[in-house]
Amino acid sequence: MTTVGNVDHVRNGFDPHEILNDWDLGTVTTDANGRRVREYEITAVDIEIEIAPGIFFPAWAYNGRVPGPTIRAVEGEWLRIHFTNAGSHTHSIHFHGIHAASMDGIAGAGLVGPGESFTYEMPAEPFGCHLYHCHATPLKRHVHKGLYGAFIVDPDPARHPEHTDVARARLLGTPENDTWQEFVMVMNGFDTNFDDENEIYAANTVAHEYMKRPIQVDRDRPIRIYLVNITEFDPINSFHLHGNFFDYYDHGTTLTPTLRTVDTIMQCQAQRGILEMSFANHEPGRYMFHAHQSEFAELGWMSVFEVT
Ligand SMILES: [Cu+2]
Repeated sequence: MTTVGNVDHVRNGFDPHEILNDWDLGTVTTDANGRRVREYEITAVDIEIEIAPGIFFPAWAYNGRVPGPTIRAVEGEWLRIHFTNAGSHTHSIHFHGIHAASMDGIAGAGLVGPGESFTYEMPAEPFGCHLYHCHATPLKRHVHKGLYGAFIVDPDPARHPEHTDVARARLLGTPENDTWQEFVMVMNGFDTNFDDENEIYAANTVAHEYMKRPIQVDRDRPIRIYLVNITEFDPINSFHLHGNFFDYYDHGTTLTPTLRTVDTIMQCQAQRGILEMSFANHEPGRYMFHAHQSEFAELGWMSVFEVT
């Protein structure tokens, strides 16, 4: 089952295919102590988005897109996130990472009223696949409206002498990393009638988008997926791959897999991890992946890789 018609990505201002790997690397400078500083600009706005053909959702969004920009940094850098609230409600950015209490994005620590700004500062620690989201109350409404995004911290190979090769393969910009096909997928859902249940599910917001337009992959290059679950109202979400098995790195905070040779992984809300797989020994063709809650799959969270 899929949807009839197509979402207008131009009107939305974002395309789920571009969200797969349009990393926001911020602006890098070096401070007086020689420390690398990475700065980002994030603005919260009220925006209506089309999440399935003809189904519009009154979202709150970071930088006008759901999920928000995929922030990507390197372990040990200093992060400075300049947040402006151009929306109609109080919002914040709460980062799942290591930071001071004053940078938490909760009341008294970076909650930002409409028209106001705040700068969150923190180290890029630990390396892994993380999440950021608004932490204003009521929390479930602020989260499910669309104020969330992925936050990736690449390991610094110099800090991991025992796994330098793996760390270099994760570090964006290295020749080792270039051999990989990397995708970020944020599993989300939308309550379109405000009954505290989701009517639409997806990875990266638009129902069935990767069914209609398969994700093109080269079978000779391994695939790495940064998977984040921010689905509100349902206790868990999952990722199941057809015809293949993958290795999983829970939270992405290890350089050796925490699960090997699995075809299904489940995540509670805010859980995330890195999946690695290869189609090198497979025949070309379409390989489906989807939530293994059948309801979620039928309501939009179903996708395919087109392996050539
Ligand atoms: Cu909010």
